Formats: sequence, structure tokens, C-alpha cells
Amino acid sequence: MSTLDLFQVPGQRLPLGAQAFILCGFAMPYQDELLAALSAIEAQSPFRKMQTRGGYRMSVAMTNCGEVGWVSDLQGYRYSSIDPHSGAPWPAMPGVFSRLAETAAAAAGFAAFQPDACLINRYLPGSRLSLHQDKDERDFSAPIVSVSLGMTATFLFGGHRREERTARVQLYHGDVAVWGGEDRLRYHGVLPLKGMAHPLLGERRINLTFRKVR
Ligand code: MD6
Ligand code: FE
Repeated sequence: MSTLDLFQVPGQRLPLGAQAFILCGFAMPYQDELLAALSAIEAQSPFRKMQTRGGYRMSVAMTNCGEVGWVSDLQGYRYSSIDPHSGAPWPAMPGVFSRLAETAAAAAGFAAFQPDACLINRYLPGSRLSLHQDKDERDFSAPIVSVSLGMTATFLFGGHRREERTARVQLYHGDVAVWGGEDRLRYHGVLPLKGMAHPLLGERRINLTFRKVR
């Protein structure tokens, strides 16, 4: 922990860029409802480790809710309205998910955000997400809203080229990251998960990433 972490206090809006922020603790009032809704989603579309085009399995397990979900397999990655695991549509986006996403987007300066997809990532100790851009969505004018639950993660936030140096920031249970506009296509990733178990979620981190895909 660095000294700066002491200033990451609930209610604070921490800037990562001109149009990228961490809303510290923003999801706390929603946590019980979020976790209940998440259990229902998991029962219908369980977490699974997807394959990459190269044949590797990702260390983060994923599921989705909403009209479309992000999927990856040997053919590459794309959005699909069908869960390949269940053969059925993804679970509908729960009301509490869309309410939180829209309220958080507005608090970061993006009015009337209406996500049609929520990618749900589950990290266990050691799970990581390598540097990437979120660029498979049709409309880059909509921001991305990302909710962190459970164990603390170290988030890497870079520039528009993979080689650019990255800032490191801790994402705590209840934090919501929002970015869009000129920061929408910045490289980002998550370091291998480690550290203390979370009192509610145990040795897990759940990340909800809301997007406007279509
Ligand atoms: C994560 N998040 O926090 C992974 N992408 O587990 C992302 O990849 C991400 O947090 C775009 C915008 C915000 C994010
Ligand atoms: Fe991402």
C-alpha cells in the first residue's frame, strides 16, 4: 500500500484521465442486491474459463447478462446473444445492475448511459487480465462502467499504445470505474490477484463491466 491509498476514501471521485474516474465506494449501497442478482445469473449461466483464439484458457472465469455477451473461443472473440454453454440467451440484465451503471455513468459526466451488455469476470488468487483495449463495441461514444466486488485488485491503466507506461491503482470492494470519451480506448489490465480474502466474498474478486455494444 502506498501513502496515496490513504486518500482513496468513499465518496471520492479519483481521476485517471480527463474522462476516466474511480468512484470510490459508489456501489456499496447496492452490494446486497448485486450479490443476490449475481447468484441468480450464475445459476443460469455459470462462470467458465473461455479459450482464446490461440488455444489458451483465460485465468479469469466469465459469464454475462444482458442482450449480448462477450465470448471467446478458437474462432476468436465477439459478442453473442446466445450463451454457448447453455445454448439459451444470456440472463436478462437485473434492474439493480442497470440502475447502478446508469447512476455511476451520470456521476462521471456521461448522461443517459443505457448498457445492453454486462460482462462478469471472476478472479481467484493468481487470476490476471493482460493489457487490452475494449474495442469490440460498435459505439465508442458510450462509456464503460466497471464495478469491483470482493478482493482488492491492482488495476493497470495505460495509454493508447501498449508500450506506454501504466499507472497502478487499487480497486477495492464497492469501487466503480467509469471511462469514456478521449479515454475510452486506453490500454488497461489487472495484475495477478493476491492478498487478503474478502469478508463477504472470500478469496474471489468479481468485476461487472457494463457496455453499450449495439
Ligand atoms: C477488471 N476490467 O477490472 C477488468 N475494461 O477486472 C476491465 O477490463 C475494464 O475495468 C474497461 C473498462 C473498465 C474495466
Ligand atoms: Fe477491459
